[in-house]
Amino acid sequence: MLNKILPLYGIDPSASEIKAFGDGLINHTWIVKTDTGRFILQQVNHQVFKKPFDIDHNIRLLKEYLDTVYPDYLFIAAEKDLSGKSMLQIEGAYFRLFRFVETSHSLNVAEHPEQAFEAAGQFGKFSRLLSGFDASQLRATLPDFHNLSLRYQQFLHACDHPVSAERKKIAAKLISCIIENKDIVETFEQISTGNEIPLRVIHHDTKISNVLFDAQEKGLCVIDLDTVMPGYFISDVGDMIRTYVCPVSEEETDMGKIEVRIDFYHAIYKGYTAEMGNTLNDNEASYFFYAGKFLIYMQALRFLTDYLLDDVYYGSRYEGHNLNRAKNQLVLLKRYMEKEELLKSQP
Ligand code: GN1
Ligand code: MG
Repeated sequence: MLNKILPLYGIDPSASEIKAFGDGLINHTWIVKTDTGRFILQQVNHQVFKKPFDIDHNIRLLKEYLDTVYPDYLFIAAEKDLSGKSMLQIEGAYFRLFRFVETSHSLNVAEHPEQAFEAAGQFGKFSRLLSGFDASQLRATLPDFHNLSLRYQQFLHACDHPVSAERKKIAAKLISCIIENKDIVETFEQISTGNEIPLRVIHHDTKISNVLFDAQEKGLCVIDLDTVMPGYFISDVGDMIRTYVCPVSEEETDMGKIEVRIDFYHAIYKGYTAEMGNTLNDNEASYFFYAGKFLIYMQALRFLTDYLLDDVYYGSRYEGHNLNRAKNQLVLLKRYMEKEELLKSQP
């Protein structure tokens, strides 16, 4: 298949080196090395993104806006093929190609608070530059993606209809833990039904590998724009907290390694507010700590739901994989909530 796609961009596959790239759970990604430089080729998972052309639509609108209002901003849109298309549909599959930013590198984990600061600055800058753009023009590429109320209903449904009674039994402790922390869902309901905080242009996948850094480790830009759509700032800040404050990822099974690094939290706070501080309203600012609870909890709930439903969404490389991921996230949630006072105090 890749041999059919690359020529559409004028790339000769026989003269290129193609390797799998990154550790995303949803899309397939390859790096393509050619005589004229490197490219990232990506196949969009259309089981998840039901309307891949909506992604294309959003990115075109954002590019038009940013190229006009902030022409110096580095915005990585997909390349056009020889016929001018930036999303290709071929034999029922969807592809796009990006130019690799040669002077950049990415990180899989935040090792120093400065990296968290830079990444948070990049995501803050993205939403700030787009604060004058009418977010309602964007299509919801994943409707209800971070709608925690709906996710909670889906979780309850999975508890009532698990793939097997055995899985439900194995998950019993984690299920109780999700239910015990239901106040996190109630706060989300209050936020979303009370219009307490505005809908903005939100990235919705702010892990550190979605930021490109230069050789001096300064943030250059954000990538992986499939989930850019209207949302709340708690989604972006929350996923940064979830993935930067802990020294190990959601894949870690040694729960003793899960901890909350206060200096990384403060770095996220400083980096994000350096860009978005004047844009966020007071209500939003008061939900900064909550953002971490919201995202960590939602991720635990999503992994656990998937375990109960036979791993159909995230897949699983070993028995109990999604159960472990959920457990990992619930340990992280506990550690995070234990440190509330310290995190909220100024550094
Ligand atoms: C998925 O595929 P990836 O790694 O970019 C998921 C995120 C989760 C993440 C957990 C579309 O992102 O919401 O936070 O896995 N994306 C989608 O690793 O579901
Ligand atoms: Mg992603």
